[in-house]
Amino acid sequence: MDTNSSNKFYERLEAKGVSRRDFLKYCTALTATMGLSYSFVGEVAAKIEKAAAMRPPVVWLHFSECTGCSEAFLRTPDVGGIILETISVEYHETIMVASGEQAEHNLHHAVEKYKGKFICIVEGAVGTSHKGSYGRVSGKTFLEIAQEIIPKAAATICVGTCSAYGGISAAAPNPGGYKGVKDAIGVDTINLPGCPFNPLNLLGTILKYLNNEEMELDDYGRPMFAYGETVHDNCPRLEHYENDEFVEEFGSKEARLGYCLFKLGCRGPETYNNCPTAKFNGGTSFPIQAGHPCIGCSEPDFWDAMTPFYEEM
Ligand code: FSX
Ligand code: F3S
Repeated sequence: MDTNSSNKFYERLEAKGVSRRDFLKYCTALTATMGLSYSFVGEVAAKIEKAAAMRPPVVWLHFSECTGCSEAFLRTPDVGGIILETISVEYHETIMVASGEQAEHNLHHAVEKYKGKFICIVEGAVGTSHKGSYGRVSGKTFLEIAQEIIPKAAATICVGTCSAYGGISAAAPNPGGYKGVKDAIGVDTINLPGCPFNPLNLLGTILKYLNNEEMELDDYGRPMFAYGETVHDNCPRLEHYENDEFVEEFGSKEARLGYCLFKLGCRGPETYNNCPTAKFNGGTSFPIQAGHPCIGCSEPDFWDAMTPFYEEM
């Protein structure tokens, strides 16, 4: 990026309320999230600037979900603002101004104009039973929309457990036959599960993608840089677990002492995600830090496999 474009990038961020200092703070958080040492902060900042010069077109689809993932993204204005500087959102039902026929037109115009070039970000599960008729937008089923739009993308990123694996819509008995995108329409996806997902992981994924960096995925399509270790591996309460110091009741003395939440049903030992390092709300906290056990929300079928919550596994 030349100096002029670089300055414009920072000016646009400032206009969004993100100072250079804030920007570097998030670069530092992202560097840690990507498993790099502090010495890489400058490199990560340069990659974001480079991405901001490319701004690939993005079509963001909503299917069956609670929009918590868009909320997680938009209510972390700094990270969300940086992401919005690195991509060009052509369609996003929650944040775009257009509605009705105009919105439909925007979607199809963007998909044809950027065919084979756009990134499709998907939020929400796809209903497959009864010809997918459990969910529709503009008269088309989620299944029809997914089959029509997603194969035209250069890459598909599933944000949240719903689009990755079905999430709450796929919980038993699942009358709508809800599935994650890959299982519903048979395309390869990069999955960023979590209920909600962490926007910092989307930024890391976009940077790796735009810089043509190899992105190692686990068996469930999750990037190893973010999902390579369990929550338990990096939990700030790990020492208490190892010392057999457990909370047995919310509000107890042990809870105040920050003991391990395993006996309150913590699923951190079997849940792959970087919550303890990436955290949420601009690095403020994450459930275990706030005194709540991990519920395993980034694992496939977690509503069935991880319940009943609050009971020791
Ligand atoms: Fe699902 Fe996200 Fe949970 Fe909600 O879109 S992962 S229900 S936080 O919103 O998809
Ligand atoms: Fe591990 Fe959960 Fe305890 S992640 S250290 S079992 S609070």
